[in-house]
Amino acid sequence: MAISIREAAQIVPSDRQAAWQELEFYGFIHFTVNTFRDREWGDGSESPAEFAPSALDARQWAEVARDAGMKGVILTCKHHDGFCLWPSAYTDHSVQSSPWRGGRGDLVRETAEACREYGLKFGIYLSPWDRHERSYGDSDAYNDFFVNQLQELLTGYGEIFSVWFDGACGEGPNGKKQVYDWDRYYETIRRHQPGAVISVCGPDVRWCGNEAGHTRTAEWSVVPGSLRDNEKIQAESQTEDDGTFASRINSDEDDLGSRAVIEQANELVWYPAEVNTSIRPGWFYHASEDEQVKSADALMDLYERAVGGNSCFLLNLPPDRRGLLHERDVSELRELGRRIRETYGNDLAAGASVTASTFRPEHEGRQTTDGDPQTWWEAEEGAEQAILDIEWKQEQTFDRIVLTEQILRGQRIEAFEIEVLDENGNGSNIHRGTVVGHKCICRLESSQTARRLRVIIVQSRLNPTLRQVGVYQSCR
Ligand code: FUL
Repeated sequence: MAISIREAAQIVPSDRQAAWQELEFYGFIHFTVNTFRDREWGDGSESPAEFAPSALDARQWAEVARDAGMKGVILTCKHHDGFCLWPSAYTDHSVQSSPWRGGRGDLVRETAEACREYGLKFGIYLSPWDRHERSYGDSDAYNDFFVNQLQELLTGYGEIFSVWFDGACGEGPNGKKQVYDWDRYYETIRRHQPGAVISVCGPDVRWCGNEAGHTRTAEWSVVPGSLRDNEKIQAESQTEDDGTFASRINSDEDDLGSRAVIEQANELVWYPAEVNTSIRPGWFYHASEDEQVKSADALMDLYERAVGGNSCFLLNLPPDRRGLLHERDVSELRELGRRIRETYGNDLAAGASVTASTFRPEHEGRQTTDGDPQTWWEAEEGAEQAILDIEWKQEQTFDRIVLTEQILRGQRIEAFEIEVLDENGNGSNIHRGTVVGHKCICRLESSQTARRLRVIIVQSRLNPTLRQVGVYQSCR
């Protein structure tokens, strides 16, 4: 049964997806025995004795993440090598057998507490692929083991905002391929942390399809349900060894949700994108990459493309052997945070007058500039095109325009244009765009100075909504 475009426009996020989308930008921390071996993937034979950070301070990670503008942190509690950063009762391959903090440390706890102290959400990465655990490959036994570990993390460390599942999978010591019991994993997470999204190999958040930080030009949050199933199936086929940037999931096609795709689908789901990449070439720290830390310029570009491309941005920050973020990374991240705050902290449209060509009662144009995220403009039913005129008393100079849809009403806008108007009301085009979704940052090639701005919704799937029209001048 074909699905109509109107039905597609009425698919909405779950509460947990909507809350997650608001975070926009959060960090990944990749840290384990690999850090001390200069490796990207461990093979499980590492000795816990190797895990010996000399000056580990999770509060430094959290402080830098907060200063960079992040709203949360996801920690690799266990990577493919199987070493646990918490004292799991189900294995001795953990911090408990390491010299760090005399074997009494719990890095999951330290990180969760530091996040709380700095006002950040906390998330967990738990690799299903475990190259150390003997029961791996003995499917039922390992699934019990994995669920037990998952339960320790879900019940012992307060609120978790994201459970990030990588689907890498291999054979166990018995020569058999492990069959993951995804449904049981998901059910365990829902039971203990109903507010957490399950990301990548999970039903709530979709991997963008690359690890370089690229975002599609039109990133749809409503996509065919088959894509969500594929995330699991295809992810399981990865066996590549020690690939820093192994590609896993075949969802890198450019068009996941246009009308043409929707018309072919049997089922549609709200499945929004997360863009992940590392501040360095690798996911783990390597001293040899100290000169390859991404600059604040490059990070700002990635941030604006991802967050401003209807995605959340997950940026990896790998601590070094001291257990600290390296000075290089810290200074680029602080500069990134400054730019985000200085650019997006000052909305020139705040309080500007707005006239909409069409609106529903109580959803008038001015609600796009009232600074209240709970209110929104909405065109009358049946209107799929609209014009919003924004007007100031004095001229303003700007080079960024932010549009946000009220996604609780669905993702509806398919094409829009922006013009500046002269004093006679003649418009000149300064931007053309496609999807909006949670957030679209329009980056103008050069600054514009104008007293009147026009947003033209050219095509929508249903009467369009806008929660915000923001206007900003980027800082250097
Ligand atoms: C990949 C892993 O194999 C990498 O080591 C890293 O954790 C990345 C985020 O996901 O699939």
